[in-house]
Amino acid sequence: MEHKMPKTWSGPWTALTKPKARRLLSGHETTIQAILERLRTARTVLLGTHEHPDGDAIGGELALMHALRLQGKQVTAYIPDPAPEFLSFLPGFEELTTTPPDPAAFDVVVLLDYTQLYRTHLEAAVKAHPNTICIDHHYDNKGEATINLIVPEAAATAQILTELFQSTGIPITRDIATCLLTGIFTDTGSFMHDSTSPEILQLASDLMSKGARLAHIAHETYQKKDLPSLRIWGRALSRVMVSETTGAAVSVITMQDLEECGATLDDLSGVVNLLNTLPQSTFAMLLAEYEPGKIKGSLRSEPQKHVDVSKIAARLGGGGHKLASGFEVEGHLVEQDGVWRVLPVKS
Ligand SMILES: [Mn+2]
Repeated sequence: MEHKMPKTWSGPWTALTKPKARRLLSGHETTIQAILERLRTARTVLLGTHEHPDGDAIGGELALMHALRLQGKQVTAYIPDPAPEFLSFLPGFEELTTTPPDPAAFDVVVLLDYTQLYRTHLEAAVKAHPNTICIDHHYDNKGEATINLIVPEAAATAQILTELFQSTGIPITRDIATCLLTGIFTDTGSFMHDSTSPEILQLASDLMSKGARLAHIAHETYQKKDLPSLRIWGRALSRVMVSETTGAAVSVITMQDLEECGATLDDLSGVVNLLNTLPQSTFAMLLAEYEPGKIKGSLRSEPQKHVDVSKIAARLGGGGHKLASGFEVEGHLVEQDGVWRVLPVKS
């Protein structure tokens, strides 16, 4: 299929007078206008997102990077931690930088999908910056930017961006469509989570018609597992237990596991979703000690289980969504007499 797309686009960043149906963003018109106006007048833009960036964080950042560049903007796409290798098929991936930028050197800073400011690793500089924009679908984002577009009904930040682009006439090139569909696909758990609505499938269809290849995205993000990945999944699955007190399906991964399997934290992406398939469990939790004394916790549940895992995550200093959340705690994962415990880090 031939896709004739412009290399540059000089249309204004203003909403069309007759926007297409955009139920998701209705009620946010004033905010959208403010965002578009702020971006229109910017020459340099810094993009940021959350630590341990996922498909939605990176897909969203790269989509916005491509769209802003079509407008002739100078864009830096910063990520606080290295991007997972499985996203390396995304156009523009090699331009992501982990070098901490100086936000003050940019006209505008746009932060995506990050929930809490500290997770961007830009907190102080962003608070001091006069022109910051937040675009997020986490309901517990406090909206500390100058302009905040927070849409908890969206299944992904990439969904908000897709509707924003569609409603304003920003051209969606094949590259942009690929980045957006990857964000939507990964944040909906391959269109299997409860957040998969008819509207989002319609958006996915629109993005496919712009040239995004769903089968390719699915292959790159889920169906490609190398040996370290398969081995670490095996460890996590072999240790699954159901807590007698909470009914949670829990598994743990230690640093030693990661080293012995030659795996990284990114290779564990998706394990917690599989733990969550256990019918008699109330929710699923995966704990992984990925650096000495640093434990990443991932939580999942399902609507019929009636457990809001974002509340559990919040109690542990994290956050997220009702059915998918995460947190980070200090401690060591140690097995004692057949029971796994989190032991305090000795200072
Ligand atoms: Mn997201």
